[in-house]
Amino acid sequence: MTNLPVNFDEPAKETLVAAAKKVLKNNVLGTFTKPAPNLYPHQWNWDAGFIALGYARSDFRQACAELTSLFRGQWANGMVPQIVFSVENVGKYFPGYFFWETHGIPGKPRNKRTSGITMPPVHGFILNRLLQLAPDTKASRPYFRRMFDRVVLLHQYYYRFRDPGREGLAFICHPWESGMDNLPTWEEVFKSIHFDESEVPPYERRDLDHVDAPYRPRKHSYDRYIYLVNRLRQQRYNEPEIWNNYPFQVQEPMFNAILNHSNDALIELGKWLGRDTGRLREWQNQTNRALNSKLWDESRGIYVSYDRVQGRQIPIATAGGLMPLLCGAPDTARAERLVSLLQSPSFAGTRENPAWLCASTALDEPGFDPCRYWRGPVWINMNWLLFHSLQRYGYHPLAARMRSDSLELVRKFGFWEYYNPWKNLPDGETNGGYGANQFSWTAALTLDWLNA
Ligand code: 9WN
Repeated sequence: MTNLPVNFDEPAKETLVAAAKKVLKNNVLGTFTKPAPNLYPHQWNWDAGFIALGYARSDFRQACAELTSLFRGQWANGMVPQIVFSVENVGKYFPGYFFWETHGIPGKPRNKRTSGITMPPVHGFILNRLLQLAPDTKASRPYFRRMFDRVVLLHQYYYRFRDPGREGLAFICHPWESGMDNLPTWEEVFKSIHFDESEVPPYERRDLDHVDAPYRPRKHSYDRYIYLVNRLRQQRYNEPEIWNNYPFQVQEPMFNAILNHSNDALIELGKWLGRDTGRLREWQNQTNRALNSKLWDESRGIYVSYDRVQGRQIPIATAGGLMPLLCGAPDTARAERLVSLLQSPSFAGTRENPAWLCASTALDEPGFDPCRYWRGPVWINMNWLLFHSLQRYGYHPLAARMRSDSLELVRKFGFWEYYNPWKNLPDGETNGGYGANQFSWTAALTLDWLNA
C-alpha cells in the first residue's frame, strides 16, 4: 500500500531513516516512548499507537510493548486514559498525576498513575497493522488475542458511557480528548460555558518553559481546560451520572471516524481469531449512519462537530472534518465534495500563496493561525490518517501528495510537532517547524511511510 514512488534518492532516504530512528531511540523510556524529550515526558494514548508503527519493522517487540504499556493504564470500565504517567518524571508536566486526583477512583488500576480522560481510539487499526507486519503471526497470536479483548472493552466503554442517546456517536468531554486540543471549534463551545474565576483552581503551566507562547494555547483556553478538569475531579469521574450535569459534550467527526475505523479493524482481527464480531458490525453500521445524519454540514461540504449540550452543529472546517473518509462513511458524492474542499483554497492555498497539505484548521476560517497549535499548522499524524483515508477511496495521486508534502516538511525542517502550512514563510523566517522538536510520532510515521 505504501509502495508509492519515493521522491528521494536512496542516500537521502537512508539519512532520514537513520535520523528518525535516532529520535525514537532518544525518547524511549523502557516499555514506552515519550512523545517528546522535554515537553511531554510521560506516555500519551494515541501517540503510543502511532509510535508503535515506527518500531513495527525494526523492533516488533517494542512496537507491541508500546500498546501493552498503555493498556496497563486501562480502567475497569474500559476507558484508556489520555496519559499514563511515568513515576520518574513527576513534576515535569502540567497537569501531572496529582492534579487529576484519580487516586482511589474505583476502577482505576491501583498501580498505575493516569489522567481521568481518554483520547482518539486508534488502537484497533494500529493493532491490525501490526498484525500485517508481524514477523511470526503464530507466535504473536496470544498478544493479539489479549489486545483484541482490551480494545473491544474500550469500544464498549464508548458506546456504553459516551453515547447516552445510543446514536452510535461517542462524545468527548474535554478538548484534550480530541487530541486536537486547541481547535477554534472548542472556543465556540466555550462561549456557552459560564463560570466564575474562583472555579478555576490555581495552576502553573509547564508547556511555556519549553515552547514560546505564540505557538501554544492562550491563557483563556487553558483556564477552560483546567476548569473542566476541576469539574471532572469534583464529580469523581463518576459515569454515567456525571454527564447529567456537565457542560462540554461534543460529538466530533474525527474521533468517531477513528473509533469506527478501529471497529473495521477489530472485525478483521476478530475473524482471524475466530471471535464473534456481531456487536462490532452493529457499532460499525450505526456509527457510519450517525456520522452522515448528524455531523454532515451540507452547505460547506464537510463533517463538523455537534455540541450535545447546546443541541447544535459547530460550523467550523477542520482537517478532522475530512476524516470520516477513514471509516468509509461518505458515499461517493460526499467523498467528492470532501476531496474538492481539500484541493480548494480552504486547504491547498492558491497559486500565489500555496499551502502544504493539510492545515489542521482551514486556511480561510476566522480562527486560523499558521503558528498556533491546532489553529492551522500541519500535523504529520493527521496527514498519515488522511493518506489512508484517500487511499481507501482510490484518490491515489492526492494520497501521494499527502505523503510527499509530509516527508518534504520533515526533510526541510526536521522532526517537529507541527509545521506552518504556508509554503512561503514570512520574510526572514527559515524554520517552519514548531512546538516540540524530536517529536516521536513525526519520526515514527516517517519510518512507516518509508517502510523502514
Ligand atoms: C495534552 C502528546 C500530546 C498529543 C496531543 C497534543 C498535545 C497535550 C498538551 O500533546 O496535547 O494532551 O499538553 O498539549 O495536542 O494530540 O497527543 O504528544
